[in-house]
Amino acid sequence: MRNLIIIPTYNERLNIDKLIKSIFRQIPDISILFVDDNSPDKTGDYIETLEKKYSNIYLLKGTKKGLGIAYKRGFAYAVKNLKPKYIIQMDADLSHNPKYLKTLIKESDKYDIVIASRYIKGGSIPKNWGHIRKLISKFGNSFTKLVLKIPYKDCTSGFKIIKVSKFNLKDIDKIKSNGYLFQVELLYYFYKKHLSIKEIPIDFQDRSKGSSKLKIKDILEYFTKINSIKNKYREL
Ligand SMILES: Nc1nc2c(ncn2[C@@H]2O[C@H](COP(=O)(O)OP(=O)(O)O)[C@@H](O)[C@H]2O)c(=O)[nH]1
Ligand SMILES: [Mg+2]
Repeated sequence: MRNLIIIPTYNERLNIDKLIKSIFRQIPDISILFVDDNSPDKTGDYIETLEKKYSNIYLLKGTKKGLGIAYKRGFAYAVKNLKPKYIIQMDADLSHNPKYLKTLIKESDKYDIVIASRYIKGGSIPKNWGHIRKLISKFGNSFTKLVLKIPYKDCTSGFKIIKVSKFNLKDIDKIKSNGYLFQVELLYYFYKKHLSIKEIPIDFQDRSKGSSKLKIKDILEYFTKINSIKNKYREL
């Protein structure tokens, strides 16, 4: 398969129907791997029924250990069993509008990594976000750029396409960051490997239903541990 979308889910039951419909409306034959962590709202059970109905929907079940661990499980399973040429990371809450999938895929012909970015010209964050949330997100990204000395505007984006042949599963397995930091560490690893990375603008939407799973703890972890990422990849 060329493209596989990996979507981590935790209590996203109310978003799944709209999400799948919207993805398949854009690209009817694209494959999707959901990585659910035994969501109390039974998201996993529901996806299991979809897995039976659609040959291009896959489900990986596990226990909740955070976003990074869920993604690592998804990457490992995908590379070993589904063997896609490209992996697309995407959230389940419709913040990442599936209308951008085609552009991401098209650009991946030219670049190893293509990031759907809120902070380059033409991109945006929701107008109704409170001041604090805007500030944390913007400051977090500027801070990351400064500390890691990387040229990307949206380092925490969870919507991107990755050329599978360009990374090593063993290296991905060594990523210990969780939450927002997982996205940053993944990007920094790609940067250190000198992959070609492009950002395309997106209007990031507020989550459709349910609530954010990433908590204050993840934000604090982000600011305290970012420096350790720099040290870890010094040798690469
Ligand atoms: N499997 C799994 N998915 C998670 C976990 N934490 C968050 N997610 C999913 O990761 C995506 C991003 O999380 P979200 O709560 O939207 O974070 P926010 O957009 O930063 O508020 C969503 O699809 C969540 O359901 C987790 O621990 N395990
Ligand atoms: Mg979200």
